[in-house]
Amino acid sequence: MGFIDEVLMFSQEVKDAREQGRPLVALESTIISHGMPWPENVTTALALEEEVRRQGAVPATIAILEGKMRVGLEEEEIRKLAQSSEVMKVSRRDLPWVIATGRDGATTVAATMIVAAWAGIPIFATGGIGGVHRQGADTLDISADLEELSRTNVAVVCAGAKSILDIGLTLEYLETRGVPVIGVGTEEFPAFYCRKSGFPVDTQLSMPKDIARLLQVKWELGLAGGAVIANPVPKADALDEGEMDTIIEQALEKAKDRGITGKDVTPFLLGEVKTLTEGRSLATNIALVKNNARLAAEVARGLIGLQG
Ligand code: PSU
Ligand code: MN
Repeated sequence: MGFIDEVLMFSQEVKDAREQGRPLVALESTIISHGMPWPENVTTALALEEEVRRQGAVPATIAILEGKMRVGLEEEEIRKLAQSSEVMKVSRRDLPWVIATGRDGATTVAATMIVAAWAGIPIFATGGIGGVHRQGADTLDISADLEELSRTNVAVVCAGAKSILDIGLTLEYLETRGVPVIGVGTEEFPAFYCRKSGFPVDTQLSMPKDIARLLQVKWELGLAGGAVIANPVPKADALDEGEMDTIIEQALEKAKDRGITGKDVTPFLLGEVKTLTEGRSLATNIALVKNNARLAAEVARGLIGLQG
């Protein structure tokens, strides 16, 4: 047994799905520990799993618990991640440390992709990806999520990226690193709370089976890396763009005043945005992740269909 087998553990539900060749959808845990407040983080994490099951796929929520990479969590474990303030935010560079010291960690998009790839799960649903921060060309604050998308074969369904980031630079970076960005029924990259960002996507597809086909072709060609499947928030749940711009400016200003840096930047900005919208953004956030979980399950089924 290799080292990976010693530290990679599956829930019974995921183990059965793997044996039966059923479609799986990976879900991240930073969104639970650092992206949403309690108790909505627990109810949302559980609702996402239900949404995936309802669409005929099997959910695999990923986290590090006591130094083990866990694929598929029990409800109690999700509750623990949601309530403990000691859970570390784990991206690629943090994985060795959290595993070596036997700690708990919530996985970012980057770290979730790494674990999903080891578990053989090619598709993953979340809310928003990390990206190039504003002034990123000077600060080099560029999320490890982007680098991961260029090297690990897991596609990420998201509602685009929040405009706390520089969306134009984020898309440039993805282009440079050869990451396909697919707009789901949209020509514009979505901006998380809002359906539009003003920046075009390079590919537009609407049908899950067509998205699955594109992914299959990419991987058959041996082109390493994932893809961004950018699924706009449903119209009824979208927030006003002008209002969001003002709120995000305020959040960025506060982060600057407080000298927030490194891995704390994104959680700080997410928290500020939530406070400033008085929770309304939370309802939008919940609606869009559910929408993404649904689409990811359909694409996962499409990928299985193509194998047959
Ligand atoms: N953006 C969101 N919600 C989130 C995150 C980003 O709108 O919850 C989380 C994800 O886990 C993402 C991480 O992978 O933040 C990126 O952090 P950083 O910018 O430090 O790479
Ligand atoms: Mn950063």
